[in-house]
Formats: sequence, structure tokens, C-alpha cells
Amino acid sequence: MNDIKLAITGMTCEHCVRAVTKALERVPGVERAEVTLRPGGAVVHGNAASEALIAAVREEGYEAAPA
Ligand SMILES: [Cu+2]
Repeated sequence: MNDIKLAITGMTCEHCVRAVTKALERVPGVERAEVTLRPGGAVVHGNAASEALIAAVREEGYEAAPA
């Protein structure tokens, strides 16, 4: 169990935040994702590879990087 922090760019509203939250929470091993709009980022709780989290965010149309 660990927390992974991501910096996320491209989110402009709460709709984006919800889309990113759902995408992250669909990644196997993720228990919960807390996504913030300003600053754009996420704290992901669970056991997931950061590469899988970043890929999920990109699939949703946003950019992510380890924070
Ligand atoms: Cu939006």
C-alpha cells in the first residue's frame, strides 16, 4: 500500500476532475484517487504502477507525470 503523486495538466473543470478520478480508480490495484484541479494533480492510494496510472490519464486525454 503506497501513495503515488501525479502532476496532471489539461484539466479545466470539475468534469475533467471526475473523468480523471474515474480513470485512475479503474486501474487495477487502485483503492482511491484524490484529484485536484488547482494545482492539477492526483494522490492515488493503493498498489498500482505509476506507469499504469499515467497511461490511464493519457487515455482520458490529459497529461500526467510523476510529482
Ligand atoms: Cu473539464
